Amino acid sequence: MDKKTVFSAIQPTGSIHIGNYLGAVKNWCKLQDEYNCYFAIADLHSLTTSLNSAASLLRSNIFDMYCMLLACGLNTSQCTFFCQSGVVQHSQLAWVLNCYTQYGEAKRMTQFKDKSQKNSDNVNVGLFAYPILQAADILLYNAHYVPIGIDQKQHLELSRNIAERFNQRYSPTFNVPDLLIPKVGAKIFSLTEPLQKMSKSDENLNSYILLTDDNDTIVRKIKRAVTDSGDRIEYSKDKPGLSNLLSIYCAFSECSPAKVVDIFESASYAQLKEELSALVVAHLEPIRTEYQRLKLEKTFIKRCMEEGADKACHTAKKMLDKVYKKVGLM
Ligand code: AQP
Repeated sequence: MDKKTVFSAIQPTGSIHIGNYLGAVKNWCKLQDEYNCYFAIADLHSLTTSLNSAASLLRSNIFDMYCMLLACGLNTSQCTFFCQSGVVQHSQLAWVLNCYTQYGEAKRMTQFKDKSQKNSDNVNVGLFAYPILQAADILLYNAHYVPIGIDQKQHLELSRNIAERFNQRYSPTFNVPDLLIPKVGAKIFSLTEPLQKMSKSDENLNSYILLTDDNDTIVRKIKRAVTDSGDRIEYSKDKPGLSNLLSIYCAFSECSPAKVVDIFESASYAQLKEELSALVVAHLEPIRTEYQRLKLEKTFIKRCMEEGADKACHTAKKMLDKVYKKVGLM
């Protein structure tokens, strides 16, 4: 039986944090066996926020992100793993889909509002249109599923609307993709402001744990994480800091929330933090070691990127040809 297709991508805007890892990347690694997977470094997307950065920084971020995702467990013999800018069809399909997206629906995207507030000196048209490029990324491979964190849900809705509109206007062309959200870890919150999403653009370095953080830094950040008053270990809306730490524990240990509460029933907040630190360190240390090894393998990485882009192009070209034909382009 044909495998269903999965697509997802990540922006090379710096090292990934445990929110990106638990909300998206960890899941991607698991899906490789079961699905026909396409994973991309969304380098074109990162131009929307890189006005003042040096070209050399973006280049090294792309390379580092590719190494990091391999270190996390992406396997190029099981999935197609490439850089978005290496497959020209992404931009070409995005242009067509721009013309099948209403200005009003693009304007409703809350990430555009958030990101334009954060980057008020650089509210560019790319930032506004980037969810449509994201739709092109997904629809180009006719993805059935898109494994992402919950913050991307609204963008996936937009992709679904565009696909449905196009299918109705012409004839069935695109699968209408579904969201694939992990049971735990779909939204990891900041360690210092647990009502805010963990975010790599946060100015407070203690708010997130990066996959490149060394063991001492991980332990220190968890020790400093904001918890709430009280001493009972439980999930509660009134205890967002504690609940966030429990979710991180669940997602790394793959234990159910009930089991984790059981494990820590008679523990103190300090004991929970100690156990959590040990768990996170044990999980991230081998990834970090492999990442450092891969970074020295420049020729191998370059070859993987080229082969990934060639494989992706093969599928992307077929879909773009189909779309051009349907809309009447010669
Ligand atoms: N806090 C989070 N919890 C769970 N999942 C998350 N993701 C991001 N933050 C969390 C998921 O990570 C994947 C890649 O995201 P991206 O590269 O598009 O980055 P982003 O969504 O813009 O979030 P970042 O990494 O924290 O950057 P900024 O600071 O720009 O907001 C996506 O699947 C996303 O859902």
